[in-house]
Amino acid sequence: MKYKIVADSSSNVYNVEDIDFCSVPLKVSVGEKEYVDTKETDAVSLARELKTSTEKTGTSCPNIYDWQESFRNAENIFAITITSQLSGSYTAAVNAKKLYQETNKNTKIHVIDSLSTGPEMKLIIEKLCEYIKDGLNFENIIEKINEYKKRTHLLFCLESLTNLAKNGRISPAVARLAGLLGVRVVGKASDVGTLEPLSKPRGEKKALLSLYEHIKSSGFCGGKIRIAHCDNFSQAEALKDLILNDFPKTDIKIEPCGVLCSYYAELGGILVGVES
Ligand code: X90
Repeated sequence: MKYKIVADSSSNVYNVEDIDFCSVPLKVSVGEKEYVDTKETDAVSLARELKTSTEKTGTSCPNIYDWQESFRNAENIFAITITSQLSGSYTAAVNAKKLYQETNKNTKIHVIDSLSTGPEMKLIIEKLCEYIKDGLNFENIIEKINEYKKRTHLLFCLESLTNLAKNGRISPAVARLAGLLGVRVVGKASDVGTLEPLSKPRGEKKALLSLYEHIKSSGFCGGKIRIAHCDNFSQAEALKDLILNDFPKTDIKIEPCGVLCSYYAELGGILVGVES
């Protein structure tokens, strides 16, 4: 069977080896300018510029047309999106599927609402690749990926929630948690796909320990870990060391956040995809 995986760019995955893959970009706007979330756009420079920018900023998700274009030249498609609770990406993908199948009756498309973003989406994409390489059929993969998703989690540590609040993705009460200098917010993607704060540690060291505690309480005991960071490689490495100290065989990869994740996670932000 011929398979294709498509994911919106909030996954921070822009290409995949050996499997037909397409990243469907979200966009960040700053005043009149628009930044498309592709591998070529410098996400960290943009995040730095935004810290001091006085322009109105925002984001937009792929539209029905963008998703339909990503379906071209494929027979069996898995499309994976950022949580439907915080973005219109999932709804657009579902509508694109309906329209596309009107004229492409034999194309199978399964849209997955990750109820999460970033490195948890990456874990799901990697697992889809495994199933495809193992030669499983389409229906079987759907069944197995639904089971797998129950064992993946997203934890994060953010230094600022300003952009999440400004764009109405969290309540003002939650936004105030990170109002004080040096206070970070450790949280998770909840079971229903919303941002759930868990603690507000003060200082980098405490934040790291709190993040690791919550990774363990999510059920982690040596499964895969994927870390995405916005200009904070040192904290990502420190987390990796903490984990390897307790679970020396853990498969851990660190990657930079792309444009969309950098916009919301902001400078210093760390996102962690966890397998339990
Ligand atoms: O449609 C759009 O314009 C995109 C909106 C995306 C809003 C949320 C992005 C979150 C990025 C920040 C920390 C993790 C939060 C996870 C909650 C499920 C990453």
